[in-house]
Amino acid sequence: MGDKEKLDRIIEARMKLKARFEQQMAGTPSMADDAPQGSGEPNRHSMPTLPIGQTVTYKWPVLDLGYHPDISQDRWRLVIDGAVENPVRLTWKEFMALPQTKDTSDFHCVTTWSKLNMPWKGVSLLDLAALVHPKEEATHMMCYGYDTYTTNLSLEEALKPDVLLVHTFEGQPLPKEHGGPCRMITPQLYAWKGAKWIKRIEFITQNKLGFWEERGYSNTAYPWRNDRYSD
Ligand SMILES: Nc1nc2c(c(=O)[nH]1)N[C@H]1C(S)=C(S)[C@@H](COP(=O)(O)O)O[C@H]1N2
Ligand SMILES: [Mo]
Repeated sequence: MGDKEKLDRIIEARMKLKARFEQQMAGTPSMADDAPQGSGEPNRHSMPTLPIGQTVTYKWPVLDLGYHPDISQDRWRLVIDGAVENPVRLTWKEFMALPQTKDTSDFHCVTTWSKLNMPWKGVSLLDLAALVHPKEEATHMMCYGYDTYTTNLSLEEALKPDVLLVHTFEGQPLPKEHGGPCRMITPQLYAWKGAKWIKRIEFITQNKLGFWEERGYSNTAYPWRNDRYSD
């Protein structure tokens, strides 16, 4: 298949996925809540800029399990498998040949700091999903980091256009301590939903709990509902 044909296929599959998840996505709290909790001007999805209980930071704290795996671009692989028609194992070069998305978004950590307007570049989860074709019965995904971290997400959250696998921040390669060479970001959920040093995305047909979710953090992680812990 030629590059043009590959790209056309991704674009067509992207449109179909968008249509398939449109309604569910529009009904998610960060798009649909009529009394979102927080302060400041409405952001681009009409939520208050600063979610309830958060404080703006200008630094970028590092939060993880304390172990920063050393993954060069050469050794990095991304497996996308599970309930998909076309599982893949991408090299860095193959990943970088996919459509690239630039976006500036906010980062809300459950430990109450928010960092606003972070300029990213990467590949959207939606485009990765368009590459592998999630089966009809796929409802969630589990993301795995090279440090053994896991976190789960519903597909209506994961396929929002601002959910990216990023490799570049402020025009520079993503620093290792923040998940370089590649991590996921989830601007409309607390940041623990974005796996640093991402190595695998498994599409699953029923929800499962990731590392923090098993330890009492919320399954859903909605910043504008102060949805930090499971009950
Ligand atoms: N692989 C991996 N990803 C992870 C974590 C982790 O421990 N391991 N911590 C999560 C948490 S709790 C947060 S708040 C963010 C922090 O990202 P940062 O260190 O770049 O600020 O990464 C998330 N992704
Ligand atoms: Mo966190």
